[in-house]
Amino acid sequence: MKRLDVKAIAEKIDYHQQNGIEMVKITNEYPELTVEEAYDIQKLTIQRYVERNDPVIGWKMGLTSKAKQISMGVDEPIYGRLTESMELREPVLHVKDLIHPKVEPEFAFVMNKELKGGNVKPRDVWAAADGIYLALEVIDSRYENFKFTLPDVVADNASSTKFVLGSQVFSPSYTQWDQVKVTMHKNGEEVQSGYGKAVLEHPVHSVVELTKMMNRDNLTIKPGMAVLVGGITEAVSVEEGDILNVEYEGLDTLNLAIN
Ligand code: 0L1
Ligand code: MG
Repeated sequence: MKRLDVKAIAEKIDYHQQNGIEMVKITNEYPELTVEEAYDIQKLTIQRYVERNDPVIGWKMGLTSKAKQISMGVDEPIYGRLTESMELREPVLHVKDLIHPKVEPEFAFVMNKELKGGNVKPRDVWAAADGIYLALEVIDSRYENFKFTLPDVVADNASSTKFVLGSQVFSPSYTQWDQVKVTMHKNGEEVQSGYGKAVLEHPVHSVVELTKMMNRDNLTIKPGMAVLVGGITEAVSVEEGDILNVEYEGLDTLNLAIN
Protein backbone atom coordinates (compact mmCIF):
# COMPACT_ATOMS: atom_id res chain seq x y z
CA MET A 1 0.00 0.00 0.00
CA LYS A 2 1.10 3.57 -0.69
CA ARG A 3 2.70 5.14 2.42
CA LEU A 4 -0.03 6.75 4.51
CA ASP A 5 0.41 10.50 4.93
CA VAL A 6 -2.37 11.29 7.45
CA LYS A 7 -1.58 15.01 7.42
CA ALA A 8 -1.91 15.28 3.64
CA ILE A 9 -5.17 13.31 3.69
CA ALA A 10 -6.54 15.54 6.48
CA GLU A 11 -5.68 18.63 4.41
CA LYS A 12 -7.44 17.17 1.41
CA ILE A 13 -10.60 16.27 3.36
CA ASP A 14 -10.63 19.71 4.97
CA TYR A 15 -10.51 21.30 1.51
CA HIS A 16 -13.47 19.21 0.31
CA GLN A 17 -15.45 19.88 3.49
CA GLN A 18 -14.86 23.64 3.32
CA ASN A 19 -15.70 23.91 -0.35
CA GLY A 20 -18.48 21.34 -0.64
CA ILE A 21 -16.74 19.48 -3.45
CA GLU A 22 -17.11 15.73 -3.69
CA MET A 23 -14.13 13.41 -3.74
CA VAL A 24 -13.28 9.77 -4.42
CA LYS A 25 -13.02 7.50 -1.40
CA ILE A 26 -9.74 7.57 0.54
CA THR A 27 -9.76 3.75 0.52
CA ASN A 28 -9.50 3.71 -3.28
CA GLU A 29 -5.91 4.87 -2.82
CA TYR A 30 -5.33 3.34 0.64
CA PRO A 31 -7.38 0.09 0.70
CA GLU A 32 -5.84 -1.00 4.00
CA LEU A 33 -6.72 2.18 5.88
CA THR A 34 -7.80 1.19 9.41
CA VAL A 35 -10.54 2.76 11.52
CA GLU A 36 -7.88 3.86 14.04
CA GLU A 37 -5.92 5.65 11.29
CA ALA A 38 -9.18 7.20 10.09
CA TYR A 39 -9.81 8.69 13.56
CA ASP A 40 -6.26 10.16 13.41
CA ILE A 41 -7.20 11.77 10.07
CA GLN A 42 -10.49 13.08 11.53
CA LYS A 43 -8.62 14.59 14.49
CA LEU A 44 -6.06 16.31 12.24
CA THR A 45 -8.80 17.60 9.93
CA ILE A 46 -10.68 19.17 12.82
CA GLN A 47 -7.45 20.63 14.21
CA ARG A 48 -7.42 22.76 11.06
CA TYR A 49 -10.92 24.08 11.96
CA VAL A 50 -9.67 24.90 15.47
CA GLU A 51 -6.68 26.76 14.01
CA ARG A 52 -9.22 28.88 12.08
CA ASN A 53 -10.89 29.84 15.40
CA ASP A 54 -13.67 27.29 14.94
CA PRO A 55 -13.53 25.34 18.23
CA VAL A 56 -14.94 21.90 18.98
CA ILE A 57 -18.24 22.38 20.86
CA GLY A 58 -19.45 18.81 20.92
CA TRP A 59 -19.57 15.33 19.50
CA LYS A 60 -21.91 13.31 17.33
CA MET A 61 -22.67 9.64 17.15
CA GLY A 62 -23.38 8.00 13.82
CA LEU A 63 -24.47 4.52 12.72
CA THR A 64 -26.49 4.15 15.92
CA SER A 65 -29.40 2.28 14.37
CA LYS A 66 -29.16 -1.48 13.86
CA ALA A 67 -30.35 -1.01 10.26
CA LYS A 68 -27.45 1.34 9.43
CA GLN A 69 -24.93 -0.90 11.20
CA ILE A 70 -26.12 -3.97 9.28
CA SER A 71 -26.04 -2.10 5.97
CA MET A 72 -22.37 -1.18 6.64
CA GLY A 73 -21.46 -4.60 8.11
CA VAL A 74 -20.37 -3.15 11.47
CA ASP A 75 -21.48 -3.75 15.03
CA GLU A 76 -20.39 -0.47 16.56
CA PRO A 77 -21.32 3.17 16.03
CA ILE A 78 -18.84 5.86 15.04
CA TYR A 79 -18.23 9.32 16.41
CA GLY A 80 -17.46 12.71 14.90
CA ARG A 81 -16.56 16.20 16.10
CA LEU A 82 -18.93 19.19 16.06
CA THR A 83 -17.46 22.67 15.72
CA GLU A 84 -18.96 26.09 16.28
CA SER A 85 -19.41 26.85 12.57
CA MET A 86 -21.56 23.73 12.15
CA GLU A 87 -24.31 25.05 14.45
CA LEU A 88 -27.05 26.93 12.59
CA ARG A 89 -28.20 30.03 14.50
CA GLU A 90 -31.61 29.98 12.83
CA PRO A 91 -33.59 27.16 11.23
CA VAL A 92 -32.46 27.90 7.69
CA LEU A 93 -30.05 25.68 5.75
CA HIS A 94 -28.19 27.17 2.78
CA VAL A 95 -27.36 24.36 0.37
CA LYS A 96 -25.29 26.30 -2.18
CA ASP A 97 -21.99 24.98 -0.81
CA LEU A 98 -23.22 21.48 0.04
CA ILE A 99 -23.02 18.33 -2.12
CA HIS A 100 -25.98 16.02 -1.40
CA PRO A 101 -27.31 17.04 2.04
CA LYS A 102 -29.64 14.89 4.10
CA VAL A 103 -31.40 15.76 7.35
CA GLU A 104 -32.14 13.49 10.29
CA PRO A 105 -33.98 14.10 13.58
CA GLU A 106 -31.98 13.61 16.74
CA PHE A 107 -31.72 14.50 20.43
CA ALA A 108 -28.79 16.49 21.79
CA PHE A 109 -27.60 15.91 25.35
CA VAL A 110 -25.78 18.90 26.85
CA MET A 111 -23.44 18.07 29.72
CA ASN A 112 -22.66 20.03 32.86
CA LYS A 113 -20.01 17.64 34.16
CA GLU A 114 -17.09 15.88 32.52
CA LEU A 115 -17.86 12.33 31.40
CA LYS A 116 -14.93 10.01 31.05
CA GLY A 117 -13.73 6.45 31.36
CA GLY A 118 -14.42 3.04 29.97
CA ASN A 119 -16.96 2.06 32.60
CA VAL A 120 -19.62 4.76 32.29
CA LYS A 121 -23.21 3.72 33.04
CA PRO A 122 -26.53 5.32 32.09
CA ARG A 123 -26.87 6.78 35.60
CA ASP A 124 -23.49 8.54 35.16
CA VAL A 125 -24.83 10.11 31.96
CA TRP A 126 -28.05 11.24 33.67
CA ALA A 127 -26.00 12.74 36.53
CA ALA A 128 -23.86 14.66 34.05
CA ALA A 129 -26.61 15.79 31.65
CA ASP A 130 -27.78 19.36 32.06
CA GLY A 131 -30.59 19.18 29.52
CA ILE A 132 -31.82 17.61 26.32
CA TYR A 133 -32.61 19.52 23.12
CA LEU A 134 -34.52 18.40 20.07
CA ALA A 135 -32.15 18.63 17.13
CA LEU A 136 -31.85 18.26 13.38
CA GLU A 137 -28.56 17.07 11.93
CA VAL A 138 -27.51 17.79 8.35
CA ILE A 139 -25.14 15.15 6.99
CA ASP A 140 -23.35 15.61 3.67
CA SER A 141 -20.79 12.95 2.86
CA ARG A 142 -17.94 14.33 0.83
CA TYR A 143 -17.74 11.03 -1.09
CA GLU A 144 -19.29 10.48 -4.49
CA ASN A 145 -22.85 9.12 -4.37
CA PHE A 146 -22.81 9.12 -0.53
CA LYS A 147 -20.94 5.75 -0.78
CA PHE A 148 -18.05 4.84 1.51
CA THR A 149 -16.46 2.23 3.75
CA LEU A 150 -16.24 2.57 7.53
CA PRO A 151 -12.71 4.09 7.57
CA ASP A 152 -13.74 6.54 4.81
CA VAL A 153 -16.71 7.89 6.75
CA VAL A 154 -14.75 8.12 10.00
CA ALA A 155 -12.03 10.13 8.24
CA ASP A 156 -14.76 12.42 6.83
CA ASN A 157 -15.87 13.25 10.40
CA ALA A 158 -18.89 10.94 10.21
CA SER A 159 -20.39 13.11 7.42
CA SER A 160 -20.88 16.00 9.92
CA THR A 161 -21.93 19.22 8.25
CA LYS A 162 -24.49 21.33 10.16
CA PHE A 163 -26.95 20.98 13.01
CA VAL A 164 -29.64 23.05 14.66
CA LEU A 165 -31.07 22.75 18.15
CA GLY A 166 -34.64 23.57 19.17
CA SER A 167 -35.09 26.65 21.33
CA GLN A 168 -36.55 24.72 24.28
CA VAL A 169 -34.36 22.73 26.66
CA PHE A 170 -35.95 19.77 28.44
CA SER A 171 -34.98 18.31 31.77
CA PRO A 172 -33.46 14.82 31.26
CA SER A 173 -36.28 13.40 33.41
CA TYR A 174 -39.03 15.19 31.42
CA THR A 175 -40.07 12.15 29.42
CA GLN A 176 -39.08 8.63 28.36
CA TRP A 177 -36.79 9.58 25.48
CA ASP A 178 -36.88 6.11 23.92
CA GLN A 179 -40.69 6.33 23.62
CA VAL A 180 -40.85 9.69 21.85
CA LYS A 181 -42.39 9.40 18.39
CA VAL A 182 -40.86 11.59 15.70
CA THR A 183 -42.54 12.30 12.37
CA MET A 184 -40.86 14.17 9.51
CA HIS A 185 -42.83 16.03 6.87
CA LYS A 186 -41.17 17.37 3.72
CA ASN A 187 -43.20 19.97 1.85
CA GLY A 188 -46.32 18.86 3.75
CA GLU A 189 -45.94 15.10 3.10
CA GLU A 190 -44.92 12.57 5.71
CA VAL A 191 -41.56 11.10 4.70
CA GLN A 192 -40.22 9.36 7.82
CA SER A 193 -41.24 8.39 11.33
CA GLY A 194 -39.61 6.56 14.20
CA TYR A 195 -39.11 6.35 17.94
CA GLY A 196 -36.24 7.41 20.20
CA LYS A 197 -35.46 3.75 20.81
CA ALA A 198 -34.05 3.56 17.26
CA VAL A 199 -30.93 5.06 18.84
CA LEU A 200 -29.22 2.03 20.41
CA GLU A 201 -32.52 1.02 22.13
CA HIS A 202 -32.34 4.21 24.24
CA PRO A 203 -30.60 7.53 23.47
CA VAL A 204 -28.75 7.42 26.80
CA HIS A 205 -26.87 4.34 25.56
CA SER A 206 -25.43 6.43 22.78
CA VAL A 207 -23.71 8.76 25.26
CA VAL A 208 -22.47 5.72 27.21
CA GLU A 209 -20.98 4.22 24.02
CA LEU A 210 -19.49 7.55 22.96
CA THR A 211 -17.71 7.92 26.31
CA LYS A 212 -16.29 4.40 26.01
CA MET A 213 -15.13 4.93 22.43
CA MET A 214 -13.58 8.29 23.32
CA ASN A 215 -11.82 6.72 26.29
CA ARG A 216 -9.96 4.41 23.90
CA ASP A 217 -8.63 7.57 22.24
CA ASN A 218 -7.87 9.32 25.58
CA LEU A 219 -10.71 11.80 25.06
CA THR A 220 -13.47 12.96 27.42
CA ILE A 221 -16.77 14.82 27.04
CA LYS A 222 -16.19 18.21 28.66
CA PRO A 223 -18.82 20.26 30.56
CA GLY A 224 -20.86 22.46 28.22
CA MET A 225 -20.43 20.16 25.25
CA ALA A 226 -23.38 18.94 23.19
CA VAL A 227 -23.75 15.34 22.02
CA LEU A 228 -25.91 14.49 19.02
CA VAL A 229 -26.91 10.94 19.84
CA GLY A 230 -27.83 9.60 16.38
CA GLY A 231 -30.66 9.55 13.87
CA ILE A 232 -34.15 8.58 15.06
CA THR A 233 -35.31 7.96 11.47
CA GLU A 234 -33.56 7.51 8.14
CA ALA A 235 -32.01 10.74 6.86
CA VAL A 236 -34.03 12.60 4.20
CA SER A 237 -32.45 14.24 1.12
CA VAL A 238 -33.19 17.95 0.79
CA GLU A 239 -32.82 20.57 -1.91
CA GLU A 240 -33.37 24.29 -2.30
CA GLY A 241 -36.99 25.27 -1.68
CA ASP A 242 -37.85 22.34 0.62
CA ILE A 243 -39.47 22.88 4.01
CA LEU A 244 -39.11 20.29 6.76
CA ASN A 245 -41.47 20.06 9.74
CA VAL A 246 -40.38 17.53 12.33
CA GLU A 247 -42.84 16.72 15.08
CA TYR A 248 -41.55 15.26 18.35
CA GLU A 249 -44.84 14.01 19.80
CA GLY A 250 -45.76 15.69 23.08
CA LEU A 251 -42.69 17.92 22.97
CA ASP A 252 -42.33 20.39 20.08
CA THR A 253 -42.03 20.72 16.29
CA LEU A 254 -38.78 21.78 14.60
CA ASN A 255 -38.93 23.44 11.20
CA LEU A 256 -36.10 23.82 8.73
CA ALA A 257 -36.23 25.89 5.54
CA ILE A 258 -33.82 24.85 2.79
CA ASN A 259 -32.51 27.84 0.81
O1 0L1 B 1 -25.11 10.85 11.61
C1 0L1 B 1 -25.02 9.75 11.06
O2 0L1 B 1 -25.60 8.73 11.47
C2 0L1 B 1 -24.18 9.63 9.83
C3 0L1 B 1 -23.04 8.75 10.08
C4 0L1 B 1 -22.30 8.51 8.83
C5 0L1 B 1 -23.01 7.64 7.85
C6 0L1 B 1 -23.79 8.46 6.89
O3 0L1 B 1 -23.29 9.49 6.42
O4 0L1 B 1 -24.91 8.02 6.56
MG1 MG C 1 -26.67 11.88 12.81
